[in-house]
Amino acid sequence: MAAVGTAGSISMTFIYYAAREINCKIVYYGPGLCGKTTNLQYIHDRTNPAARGKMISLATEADRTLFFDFLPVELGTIRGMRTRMQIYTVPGQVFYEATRRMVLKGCDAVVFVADSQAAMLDANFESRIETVFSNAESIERHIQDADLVVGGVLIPGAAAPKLVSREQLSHMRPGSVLVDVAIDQGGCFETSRPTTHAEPTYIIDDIVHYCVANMPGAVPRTSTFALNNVTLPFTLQLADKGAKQAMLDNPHLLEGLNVHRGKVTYDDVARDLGYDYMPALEALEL
Ligand SMILES: Nc1nc2c(ncn2[C@@H]2O[C@H](COP(=O)(O)OP(=O)(O)O)[C@@H](O)[C@H]2O)c(=O)[nH]1
Ligand SMILES: [Mg+2]
Repeated sequence: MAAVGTAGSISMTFIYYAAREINCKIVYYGPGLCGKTTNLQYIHDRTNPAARGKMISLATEADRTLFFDFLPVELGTIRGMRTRMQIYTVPGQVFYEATRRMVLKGCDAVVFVADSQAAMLDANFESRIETVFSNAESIERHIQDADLVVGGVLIPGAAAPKLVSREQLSHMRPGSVLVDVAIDQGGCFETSRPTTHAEPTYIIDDIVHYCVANMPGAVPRTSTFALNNVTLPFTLQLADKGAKQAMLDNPHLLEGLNVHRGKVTYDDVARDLGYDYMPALEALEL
């Protein structure tokens, strides 16, 4: 039987032409107790029982993953090939390093599960990433030896503050890159100006600037699905109930109201543009 790896000799994406099968290996990775097993459990619970195999968890009595979890899932037949995902988790505790490496071997994709609790920030990256406080002094220090600076800062209703000045570009390494994710809010570097995917970069003082105003537009299909997954339920509420009732029933929609019958119902916007602010609930009664 021929086994063909799709990404070099260690890949686990085995394509068995004779048996018309494709197997790929996906590993959920992250620190202990970040939710890896819970993710697999969720996939297991949401998958058609006919399409999934048995979920195997090698757990201790304390309900921690000792070695790994394993869940095979059938994706059905793609171009005549029976396609399966073998999903694993790695044990989170660092002292299972050897097991982690075994499980990761030859995987086709890693899903990184981060623990969003502030106290776990460093554990997520096993101290390979150092977090620092965001202030003028540390920005000044860290841009000097950075290869890539990604600026993302949002002040609701206001223009982004300029965190790196033109003068500071001369302290940076020639050829290093500034990416301005806040460009749609005016940009957070003094030298930023909006660019497009057709011509995404420009150079000032030997520093490459990337300031595409619509970055998700690089993956339009994926970003459209992602956005719709989140926004469609709100759109359906507006369509089913009409705008006013939908907002009265759903505080998140109400918070999104900016202007109604000539009144500005978003205080940051009102303050920024010099209009009187009227609470949304009051404006809806006009
Ligand atoms: N609050 C909260 N708890 C979670 C979440 N995901 C998992 N947990 C809980 O965190 C604990 C550890 O989850 P588990 O999946 O065993 O972590 P693992 O060590 O990465 O496999 C369990 O008690 C879960 O119920 C989450 O998204 N939010
Ligand atoms: Mg686990």
